[in-house]
Amino acid sequence: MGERVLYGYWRSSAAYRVRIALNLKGLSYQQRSIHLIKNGGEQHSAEFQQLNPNQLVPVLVDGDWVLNQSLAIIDYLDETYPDQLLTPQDPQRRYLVKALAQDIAIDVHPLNNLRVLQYLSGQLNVSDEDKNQWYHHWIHQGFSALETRLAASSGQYCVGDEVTLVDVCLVPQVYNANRFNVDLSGYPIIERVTMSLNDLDAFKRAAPEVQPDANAGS
Ligand SMILES: N[C@@H](CCC(=O)N[C@@H](CS)C(=O)NCC(=O)O)C(=O)O
Repeated sequence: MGERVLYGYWRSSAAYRVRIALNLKGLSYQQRSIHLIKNGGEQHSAEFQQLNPNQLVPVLVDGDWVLNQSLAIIDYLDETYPDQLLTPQDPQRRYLVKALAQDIAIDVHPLNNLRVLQYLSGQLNVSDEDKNQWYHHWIHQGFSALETRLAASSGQYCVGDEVTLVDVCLVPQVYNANRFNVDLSGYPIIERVTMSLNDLDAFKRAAPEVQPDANAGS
């Protein structure tokens, strides 16, 4: 197996998920920063499009494999390095973990992605205030439902007391929501679980602020 390289960006929540997963599994990796803002966004460069024609980070190069889509990458890591499974094997827990992770990563995150926000203000001339309202709306919609689901599933973490894929998706989404000043005080379980997770070394080392490209721009 050759070297492992993660193409990401310090503030990308999808890349943040993969950093957490790699850290939890104790897998070493190099990082290449794809600056999502500078020069119109390096994700649109011809060079990066060879790795991912979707023009989105993260991309993980694992030896000869070039992988995109954070959830699919984490699935691949679980199958290839099963020491610490992030999606449990038991069918019911597996279903629950996947459903909750998808509630965050598929139903909330894409609505507030950079290219969506850029399209709202660029092409559709939406004001900053309305764009902010859009952002907050989709977070509240997703987090209200998630808080209800976590009341039934959570222990120390989102599903019981083991760290799972749901936790890997939750922490970056909360980071993002805080960045956009969303008031999360109505979600005590989300806040409690996030606080516990952020105490774990794997999560600390994956945090945006400690990445090599941190503060390279917004
Ligand atoms: N479903 C993809 C989403 C990837 C994604 O949305 N990446 C964002 C950063 S979190 C991105 O590259 N945005 C660049 C853009 O919107 O132009 C995944 O989970 O990997």
